[in-house]
Amino acid sequence: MPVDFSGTWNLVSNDNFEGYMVALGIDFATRKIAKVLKPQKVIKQDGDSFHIHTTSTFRDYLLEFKVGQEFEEDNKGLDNRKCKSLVTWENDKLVCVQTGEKKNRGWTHWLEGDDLHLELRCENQVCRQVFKRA
Ligand code: YOG
Repeated sequence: MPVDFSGTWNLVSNDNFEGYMVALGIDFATRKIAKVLKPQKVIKQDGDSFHIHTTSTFRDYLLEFKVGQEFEEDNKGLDNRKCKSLVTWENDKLVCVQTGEKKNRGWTHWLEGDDLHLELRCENQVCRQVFKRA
């Protein structure tokens, strides 16, 4: 059985989100608001088809993709840069490479015990987020 990330997940820890946002060029005022948010992720997975909705009191972000199929991502409401994104499986980890203006940009999701992990990468910064089921 493949991994199933489906569910509603609440952020419980967010290590170096500030460094990640600085690397993305997010301005000070926006970072101040963003760093106190406790976003929720609603993930709907049907095999290799994903719908990941990240919601917060400030902004929402919806991403839909199929594993192995490159797509244009607009990062609207985040840093607003466009990139080409490709998500693949690396064993049970879901790995996204976001090719564009920013070097080394991407993220990885995996499950560990009852927790959902997300590593966000941009340039030389790594943000580590942990979510628990709502
Ligand atoms: O997740 O791409 O699950 O898309 C990254 C925020 C903050 C807005 C959130 C809103 C990057 C202001 C999405 C936070 C900082 C700061 C809630 C991470 C940029 C702007 C939306 C992400 C993937 C994997 C799916």
